[in-house]
Amino acid sequence: MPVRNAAIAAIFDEIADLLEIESANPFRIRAYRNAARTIQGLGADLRVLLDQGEDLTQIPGIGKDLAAKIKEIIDTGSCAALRKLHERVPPALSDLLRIPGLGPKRVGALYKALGIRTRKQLQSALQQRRIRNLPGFGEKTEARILEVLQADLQKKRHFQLVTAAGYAESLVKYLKDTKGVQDVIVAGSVRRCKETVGDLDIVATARRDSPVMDRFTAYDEVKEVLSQGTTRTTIVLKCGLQVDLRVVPKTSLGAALQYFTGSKAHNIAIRRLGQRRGLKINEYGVFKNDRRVGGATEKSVYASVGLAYMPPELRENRGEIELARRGPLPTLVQLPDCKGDLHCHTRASNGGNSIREMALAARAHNLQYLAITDHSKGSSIARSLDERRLLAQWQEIDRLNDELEGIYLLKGIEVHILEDGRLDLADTILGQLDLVLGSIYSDFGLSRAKQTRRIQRAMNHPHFSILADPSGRLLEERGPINVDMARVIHEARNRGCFLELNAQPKRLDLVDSYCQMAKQEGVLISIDSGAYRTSDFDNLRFGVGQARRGWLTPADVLNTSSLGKVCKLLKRTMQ
Ligand code: DGT
Ligand code: CA
Ligand code: CA
Repeated sequence: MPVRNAAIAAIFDEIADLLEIESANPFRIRAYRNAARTIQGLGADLRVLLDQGEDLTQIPGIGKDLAAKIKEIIDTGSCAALRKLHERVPPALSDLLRIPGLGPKRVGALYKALGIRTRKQLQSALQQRRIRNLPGFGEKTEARILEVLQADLQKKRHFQLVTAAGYAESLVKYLKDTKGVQDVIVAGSVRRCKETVGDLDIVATARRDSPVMDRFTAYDEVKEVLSQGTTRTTIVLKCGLQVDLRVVPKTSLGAALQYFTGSKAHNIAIRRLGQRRGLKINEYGVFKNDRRVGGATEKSVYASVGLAYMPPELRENRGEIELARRGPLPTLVQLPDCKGDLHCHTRASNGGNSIREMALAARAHNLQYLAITDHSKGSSIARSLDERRLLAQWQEIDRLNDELEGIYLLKGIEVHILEDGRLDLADTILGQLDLVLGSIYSDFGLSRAKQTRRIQRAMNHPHFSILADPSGRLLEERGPINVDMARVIHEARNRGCFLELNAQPKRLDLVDSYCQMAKQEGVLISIDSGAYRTSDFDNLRFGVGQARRGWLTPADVLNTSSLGKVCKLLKRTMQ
C-alpha cells in the first residue's frame, strides 16, 4: 500500500510552506507543491517503484532534484533540506499557514514582531488585542482571524480512503500478530468505503491476558498516545491520522462492529427500530429487559429488528433500511465481477508503462480485456496522440492481441470535450475505434446550463461511448463541475452511452449518489482504473467500493459483461 507516499507529500508540502514564509522563489515553492499533489494522487507506492528500479523522473513534475529527495526520504525517513529550513523557520509556523486569512507574509510578520509560533499563542495574542496594531493587520482582520481560528478548532482533517485504508491494513496485520489476539476488524468510514476518512476505528477481540493495547501503543508509526485503557485506546500516527482501538468480548463483537461501522445516522435509525420493539441496541449487544438477545454477530443485530444483514457500504441512512424492509437487498457488485477495464494510459501519452506491460498487469489482476485510451492530440497533456501515432498504436495492439493469451486489448481514446461540446479528433478516426471516452480537461468553470449543454452535445456525437471522470473533481484539489447530472444521465440513456466511475483514489468519480441515479435510469456504469501505470489496477477495488455505496449490482455495471457483450454494447453507441 502507498503508505509512505503520504508522508513524502507531507514533507514536500512543509518545505513549500516554510519557503513561502521565507518569501523564497515562487517557482521553487510551486515545484514542491505540485510534486506533493502528484505523489498523493499516485496509485503506486514510491518505495516499491524505487525497489523495482524505476526512474522517478518519469513521473510528471518530478525532476532529478525531487527524485533524489524522494529517495532520501524513503531511505532515511527525513530530508536534509527540511532540516536546514527548520534551523531558520520554526516548523510550527507551517500550521499557522493553514488558517484561512493568514498568508505567508502575515505568518512571517506575526513571528517576527510577536514571536507567535502556535495557534495557542495566536489565540491569546488575538484575545489580548495585540495584533491589530501590526502593519498589515487591523481590528477587522483581528476579529476575522479569531473567528476562523475558533471554528477551525472544531474541524477535523480528512484523509483519502486509499491512504487511510493503507494504514488500517498495515495496523490490522501488526495487531493480529499479537499473543492472544483473535479478531481485528476495521470499522468506521473505511469499512463503508467512504472516499475520505476522519479517523480509523478498529474493533478487536482478545484473550484477557493479551498485551494488545501495549502492542498498539508501541506501533512504529505512533506519534502520540492520547489515551490508553483496557477496552479503548486512542493514538495519533505520525501522518496525523487518529486511530481508536476497541477490544470487546466475543459476545459483543457483532454489536461493536455494527455500532462502530456506522454511519451514525444509520445507527440511530436502527436503534429507533429496536426501541419500537422494546429492544435496547448499543455497542455491547441487543437487550430486552436487560437480557441479552443478540450482538455476537452483526447479522443478529439486524435480525433483532427484522432486517437482513446489510453490507457496510449501504449503511448511510439513504433509504437502505426501507429497501431492506421491502425485500431482499440487492447483491452488490464485487471486484471479481469486473471482467475488464475500459480506461488506461500508456507511455504513448502520459502513462508510465508500455501497452504490453499494461496488458500483462491487467491480466495479472484477473481482467479479460483492457481498453487502451491514451489522450488525444487536442488535450494539453504531454505527448498526446495525433492520427499518425494512433495508427501505429493500433498495429501494435493487433500484434499484441495475436500474441497474448488471456487478455484482449480494445482500441480506444480519451478525447477532450471542447468548450462547445465538439470532440478533438476527426470523425473518420473516431469511427474506427472500439470505444471513445470523452472527458473534460478545461473550462471547468462554465455555468451549469453551458456545462450541461456541452456534455449533452458531446454525448450526441455518433461515436461517443463513455463519459469519463463525469464530475471532473479531484479530492482536496478541485471541486466538481457545475452540471445537471440528472440530465446528463438521462441523455446517456437516450443515446445508449455510459458513464464512468473512475477508481483513482482522488477521483472516485462518478460519486455514489449519482451511481444510484444512473442505476434508476438504467444507464450502465463502467468501473475503470484510469490507470497510468501497472500498479494502478490495484485501485479498482476503491471504484468497486464507491459503486457499492451507489447500490450497484453486477447488472448495473458495463465491465462485468463478457468481452463479446461489451463490444456489442459499445457498438450500439458507435452506430
Ligand atoms: P469519520 O471518522 O469521520 O470518517 O467517520 P466515521 O463514520 O468513522 O465516524 P466516527 O469515527 O466519528 O465514529 C465511528 C462510528 O461510531 C460511527 O460511524 C458511528 C459510531 N458513532 C459515533 N458516534 C455515535 C453516536 O453518537 N451515536 C451512534 N449511534 N453511533 C455513533
Ligand atoms: Ca472513523
Ligand atoms: Ca473514531
